Amino acid sequence: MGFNADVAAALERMGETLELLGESGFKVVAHSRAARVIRDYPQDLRSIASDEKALVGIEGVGKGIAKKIAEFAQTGKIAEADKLAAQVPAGLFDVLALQGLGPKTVRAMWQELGIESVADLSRAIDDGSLAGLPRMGAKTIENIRESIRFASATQGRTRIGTATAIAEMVLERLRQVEGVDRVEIAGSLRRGRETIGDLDFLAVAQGAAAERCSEAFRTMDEVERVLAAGETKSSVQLKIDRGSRSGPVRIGADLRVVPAEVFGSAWLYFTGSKSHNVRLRERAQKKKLTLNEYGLFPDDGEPAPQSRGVKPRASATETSIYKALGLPVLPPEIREDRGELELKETPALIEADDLIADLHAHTVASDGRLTIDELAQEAKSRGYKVLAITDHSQSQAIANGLKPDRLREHIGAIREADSRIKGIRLLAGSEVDILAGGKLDYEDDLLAELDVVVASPHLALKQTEKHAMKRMLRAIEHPLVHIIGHPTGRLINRREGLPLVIDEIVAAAAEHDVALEINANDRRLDLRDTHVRAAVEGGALLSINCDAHDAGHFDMLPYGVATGRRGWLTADRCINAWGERKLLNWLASKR
Ligand code: DGT
Ligand code: CA
Ligand code: CA
Ligand code: ZN
Repeated sequence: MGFNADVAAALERMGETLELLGESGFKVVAHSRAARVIRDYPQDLRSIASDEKALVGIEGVGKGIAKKIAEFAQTGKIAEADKLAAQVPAGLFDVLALQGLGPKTVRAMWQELGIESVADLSRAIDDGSLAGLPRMGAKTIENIRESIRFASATQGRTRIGTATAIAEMVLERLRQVEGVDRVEIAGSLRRGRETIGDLDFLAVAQGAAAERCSEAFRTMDEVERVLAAGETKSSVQLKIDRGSRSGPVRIGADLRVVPAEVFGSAWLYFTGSKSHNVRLRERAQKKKLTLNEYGLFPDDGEPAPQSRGVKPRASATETSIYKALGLPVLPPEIREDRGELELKETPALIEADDLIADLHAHTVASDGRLTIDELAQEAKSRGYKVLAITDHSQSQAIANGLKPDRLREHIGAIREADSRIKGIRLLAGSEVDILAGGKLDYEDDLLAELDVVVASPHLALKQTEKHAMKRMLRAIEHPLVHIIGHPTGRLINRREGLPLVIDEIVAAAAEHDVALEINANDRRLDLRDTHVRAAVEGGALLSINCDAHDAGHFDMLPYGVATGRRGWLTADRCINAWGERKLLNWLASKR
């Protein structure tokens, strides 16, 4: 997020609108080009937004764009863009947001077939009229159909990174309310799910302070609609107008305000999952107890013990409730009714502080933003002891992948930097493409020169299960490969990725001593939680990496760790959490 991202999104949207309206050429290109430059611009443009000369000095920014940046800084919007957008049916932007559809095609659908929404588009596919458009072959139509199906299946769920940023903003506000003792996140976000339906907050306050807290929640600038407004229970719809190319983010948020003495039972209840709560209630019943959001009570056969003055056995803390149920305290990430109630003690799940190494990162040599030195300093400042630099391989032309000669030079530069920079060990690696047939994108003699080989699928992600399995197994069996990067290639809410039989992948990885990556980027989180669980159970190693293309990407580590925890991952099975010596020995064992 931030000003640059906001302006870039607005300009990008304007360029798309122009294209939908039939403009082409310079004006369209100017907007999308400026958007790209501004999104990546290292300095916050807000500080120079009124300085037209300075703005025009930026490559790709002309006078017209500079004026729009100034306007956006002042008013938070671009009037001309809004005027143009009003000429386009609102539903057309949803069509444009579908994976694989660009403005030109969407314009043709609108102009030729009167398509104004995703529903219209579905009908046009079903009645065959879409096939009448130029360049609309059966394959293209099938892809569009799949994009629609995918968009509707994931509708309304927000990626964890976006949800976290919004939740932190809300937390900060509520924590400032006078008389509010505590505010915490509950629900799926606390459990670290990859996508979030709505945000759940729990506050501790009483009387006037409780009302102030609820009032503060309902009157935040971002509240678009209030759905429920009680003294201790509120529900709102938020609209956050920043950061995303696909327009504002809308997400629901619930707030409960409770007195301190029932905080534990309320937090347990509102953290969920629902099915975990069901299991806990069953467990309570077996012990002649009854559990609800107000506490764990002796079961006297009557409902609502809390309103009849029955004293709870436990209610102030989650720990006291788990204890009274004869259970170990269960971390929120595993409260999913996936066997956690069978545990005899609290599992020692992986934590962010356990990780000493990041083994997948990109520099300016391919599509990263930082130089080797900058990346090394950034990783060091975040406490890493080992960093593998793994730029893209030659087939990744769009990502400026390295031809063998450039890679050899790059290896030299990394080794030189390693000898110069103290306090962090730099490893020379590559994120080498797993080509469609399973062959790697460099010859073995070159791969053997690298300290770390991360092999990843990037292209041909719509393979059949049979082809995908053959491809990935071949990469896992390759003796020079250490890590399989983002093994399915899925993108959350956008692309399903390769259809893998995870148990077979896991078995092969365990056999060949290859680690499977949990890519921490919240667009990927690949492997996903259930796959991690399969890997842990199947005895495979895992590797949590940020896949940093920029300094800020290291901030995504918590999402990767949460995904690991949701898969019951412990530090001993995660190579990034091993001691430096053990990790380096393991890497060297494949050379
Ligand atoms: P989400 O929002 O779809 O990502 O998933 P959650 O788990 O945050 O679900 P949500 O927001 O509907 O409910 C929050 C928690 O409240 C849920 O995890 C468990 C608790 N809860 C327990 N029983 C019920 C129930 O019957 N209805 C609702 N709405 N919540 C319940
Ligand atoms: Ca929720
Ligand atoms: Ca909720
Ligand atoms: Zn990468």
